Amino acid sequence: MKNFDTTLYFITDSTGFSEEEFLSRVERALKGGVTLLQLREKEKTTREYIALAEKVHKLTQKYNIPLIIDDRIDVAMAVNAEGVHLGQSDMPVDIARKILGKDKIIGATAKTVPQALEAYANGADNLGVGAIYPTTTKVKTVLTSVDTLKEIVKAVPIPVNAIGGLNKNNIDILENTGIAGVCVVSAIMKADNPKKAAEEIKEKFAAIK
Ligand code: TZP
Ligand code: MG
Repeated sequence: MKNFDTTLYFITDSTGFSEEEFLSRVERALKGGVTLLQLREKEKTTREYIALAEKVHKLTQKYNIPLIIDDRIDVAMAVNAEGVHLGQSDMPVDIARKILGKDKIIGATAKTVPQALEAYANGADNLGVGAIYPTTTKVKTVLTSVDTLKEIVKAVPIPVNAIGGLNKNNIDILENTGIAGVCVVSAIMKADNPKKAAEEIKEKFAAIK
């Protein structure tokens, strides 16, 4: 298995921030102990996505944290990111694996046990499961129950992260699920203090893990 830590998986969203403010928030989150960082952009042109990914990659490299690119294999290759995250309507994991090779981290979204088994069989390194709670982040998703989350954790030997509406005050629900970590967007991205938010979520998760 690859050596990466999904304990505190921060997914970015630049919506509403100047680039300067966005990059500053990303860096403060990294200082707070984020262990994996995904750049997630839905509105940018390919050129804009690559330009931002290059800047974010410089930051993640400074903190020795892997950079994952959401959806886009081409953008990940362009900036030599450490991996990609693929949803159910993105490129199939087995094809992405052929293109990216064995060393890149390929994560996949799974909302059911069959989807989880398929992603694992096709070479996924980690899974994101949710939404556990309703989310204010722009995403097409449905809710996944904690019972399904637990079944997915049991069904696959790769790290599984919970996602969706999670923050330091509501992750108790994930106790005894066996997850490897949590994924958060707004709880860090929109926090008054992104560093403190990251520290607090990490601390809280360590207490329930
Ligand atoms: N997939 C399922 S929920 C979600 C994604 C990308 C968004 C999670 O964002 P937040 O702000 O942590 O609820
Ligand atoms: Mg996607």
